[in-house]
Amino acid sequence: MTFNERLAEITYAHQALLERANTPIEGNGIYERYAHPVLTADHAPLEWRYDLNPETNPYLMERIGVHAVLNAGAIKWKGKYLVVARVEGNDRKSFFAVAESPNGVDNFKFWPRPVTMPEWGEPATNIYDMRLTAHEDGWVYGIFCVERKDPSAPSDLSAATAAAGVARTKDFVNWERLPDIQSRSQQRNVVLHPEFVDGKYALYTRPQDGFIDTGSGGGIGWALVDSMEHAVIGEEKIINARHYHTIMEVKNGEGPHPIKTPRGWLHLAHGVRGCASGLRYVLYMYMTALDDPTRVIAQPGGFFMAPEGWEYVGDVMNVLFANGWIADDNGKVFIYYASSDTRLHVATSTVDRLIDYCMNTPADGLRTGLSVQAINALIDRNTNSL
Ligand code: M1P
Repeated sequence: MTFNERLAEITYAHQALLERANTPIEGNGIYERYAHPVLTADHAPLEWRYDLNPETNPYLMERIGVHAVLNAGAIKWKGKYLVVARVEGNDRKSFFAVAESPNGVDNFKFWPRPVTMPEWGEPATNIYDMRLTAHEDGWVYGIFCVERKDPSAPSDLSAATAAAGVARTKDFVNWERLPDIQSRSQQRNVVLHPEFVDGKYALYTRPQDGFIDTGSGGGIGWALVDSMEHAVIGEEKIINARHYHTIMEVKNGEGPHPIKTPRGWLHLAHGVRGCASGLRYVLYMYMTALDDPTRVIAQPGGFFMAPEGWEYVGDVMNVLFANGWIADDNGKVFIYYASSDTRLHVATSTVDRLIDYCMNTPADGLRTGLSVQAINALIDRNTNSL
C-alpha cells in the first residue's frame, strides 16, 4: 500500500468513527446506556499521532501512541457539550484535551491541540481527572490531580504524592494556573462547589494517607476556603463516610460537582471495594440539603452504575469512574463515565428520575437481614396493590 493509499484509508476510518451515530439502550428505568463509547483512543486526531510527511515518515507509522481517553470533566458551553478528557499516551503520561459534541451523545471531536497546562511549583509527572465548575464568581475552574514522585522515598520508584491542582479559564484554551491546594494530607478527587457558602469557596475533598490508600481518610470531606488563588484546607468535615461491607468500603470520592435541584443537591460519586480480582470501582449517588450541602438527605443503597459487559475490560479492569455530567435546562442529564480506565461513555437520565431514584431506593441497611426486609416490604406493597 502506498503512503497516499494508507493515508486515505486511515483518514476515512477516523472520520467514520467520529461521525458514528450513538443510540440509547433501554435499561433499568433510571438511566440509559449507549451503544458506543463517546471517546476512545482512536478518536485522537491523526495529526497528534502521525507524521503526515511522506519524506520523513514513508511507512506512515504512528509516531506518538494514544492509549486511552477516560475520566472527563464536562460542561455545556456556547450551546455545545464540552468534555475535558484525560488522554493517556503510550508513555503513561496523561494530559487534558477538550472535545465537543453538538448533542452530548455522539460526534465528539477533539479541538486541534491538547490543553497546555501551565506548571505550578515542582513540574508534575502526571495530571488527570479534571472536575469543571462554572463558579458564581464568573470563572470556570478545573481542579485535577497532580502527581509527583515522592521525594521522601527516592529508592521506591512507585512512591508518588497526590495533590489538587487548580486552574481557571474563560475559553478552555488559555488556563491560568493557580497554586496547588494546600492540605495536611494528600488529596485526590477534590471538587469545587459552584456557589459560595458563608461567603467562602467550598470544596469536596478526599483526604488520603498515601498515594493509593485513603488509610484513615474517612470518606468524602468538605472544607471552606477563603480564596482559590491560595486555597488552604483547614478544618475538613467528612460528609459521606465509608462503611464496612459496602460498595465504598476501601475508598470513595466525589464525582463532578453536584447538580442543584428544587429537592436538594444531587451528587454522583465513586465507591471502591476490594475483592479477589483487585479493586472494584462503581458509581453511586446521594443527595444533600439545599440549605446545608453537608447534610445528606438521601442515599440509595448500593451502586448506581457498575461495569457491564465489555466495560469490565481495559487497562485497569472492573472500574467505572465519573467526574463529569451536564444537566440541560430541560432537565436531561448527560453522565460521562469511563470504563476500566480506557474509554469514555455517556448515560442519560433526567433530574426528576435521579431524584426519584435517590429518594425512593432503600438505603443500605448495612446487614443482610435488613436487605431481605426491604425486599419483603416491596413485595407486600406490590401484593396489596394488585
Ligand atoms: O484506576 C481507577 C482510578 O484510580 C484513582 O481513583 P481514586 O483515587 O478514586 O482511587 C484515579 O487514578 C483514577 O483516575 C482512576 O480512574
